[in-house]
Formats: sequence, structure tokens, C-alpha cells
Amino acid sequence: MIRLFVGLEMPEAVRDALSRLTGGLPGARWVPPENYHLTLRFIGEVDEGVAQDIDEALDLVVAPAFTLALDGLGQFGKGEKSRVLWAGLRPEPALDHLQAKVESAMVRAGLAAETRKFSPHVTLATLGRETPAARVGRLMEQHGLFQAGPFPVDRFILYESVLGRQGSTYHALRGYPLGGWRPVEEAP
Ligand code: 2AM
Repeated sequence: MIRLFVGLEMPEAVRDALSRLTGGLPGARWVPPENYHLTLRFIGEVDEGVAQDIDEALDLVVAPAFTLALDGLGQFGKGEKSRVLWAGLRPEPALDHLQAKVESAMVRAGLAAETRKFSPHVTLATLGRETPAARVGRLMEQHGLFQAGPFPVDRFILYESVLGRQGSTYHALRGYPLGGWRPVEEAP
């Protein structure tokens, strides 16, 4: 079995900008900068055959390249229940278009349709029970105007997620190009 998800990588300048936000929250587990990403579709554990079907379906996705920018910080779960701190994205219809194409590709590959609404974000930290809500609020106020990019997005990635004691690590298995038609290979 292999644990998979589809996402977008962040360029180095954006990783640097995001990593400058880290620290100063007791009980928070910060995502290491090399792991920052935007999830387009979480897949979960599948066997090797399904992974191949997924790869073939993703290979058939045709969608334009686009530009993304990070804009603002937010959290999933409010107050003492707050669990995840994230950076948001400036609205970009081409991102939603790509996500919808990836979703239909996953259904074509045999996966059950995703029922949760797409909520684009880059996770920065998972917060512990002991992380004081007031400190999270202060950090979000301090960096409320956080922005990074814009940056070009010209491929999406199939990632393997390896669960570990210190959190997950992600390995890019394959990139799929965006932006129009691929050249026809010349006949030999
Ligand atoms: P995230 O996008 O909020 O960070 C790999 O686990 C990635 O898939 C993570 O980025 C994770 O959350 C996202 N993801 C979405 N749904 C998930 C789920 N049910 N279980 C684990 N990860 C999930």
C-alpha cells in the first residue's frame, strides 16, 4: 500500500517567506519548509494497481498554467479547539479549474468522489491542546497582511506521504505539466 495525495509545490522564495512565520507557539508542530505544499486532492492508502490507474488518469489532465499568490493566514477550528494554522491563497479561478479536473480524473480512476469543499491553503503548523488560543490570535494579527508571490504554477505533483513519529514527510513521485498541448513525438 502507498499513501498518496495530489498537490502543488511551493517555490523556494515562498518557502523562505513562510518559514519566517514559524516559532513562538508552545505545543505547535511546524511543517518543515521542504514539506510546504497545497493539497489539491488527498487520496490516502491505495495498492500499487490503483496507484498506476491514478498516475494514468492524472497524465490525461489538460489544464492551463497559472499564477498563484499567498494571501493572509487562517486557522481551521476556532479558539481553544484550533488545530491547524495555514496560509491562504489569493482567489484564482484557474486553480479551482485544475482542482476540478484532478477530482474528475480521480473518479475516473475509480476513487469515491471527494465530498468536502475545496478549501485551498498551505498548512504551516498543527497546534497542540496546550497551544494558547491568544498566542495564535496574536500571531495571526501580527502577520495578518502576510503575502508571498505571485509565482508561476506550471505543473502539479503526485506525492507519497510517509507517516513518521515526527510528522509526515512527502516525496514527489511524479510531476504533470500544465499549459496546453504537449508536442507530438516524431515518428521514428
Ligand atoms: P493539509 O492539506 O491541510 O495540510 C497529506 O496528508 C496532505 O493531505 C496534507 O497536506 C493534508 O492536510 C491533506 N489531507 C487532506 N485530507 C486529509 C486526510 N483525511 N488525512 C490526511 N491528510 C489529509
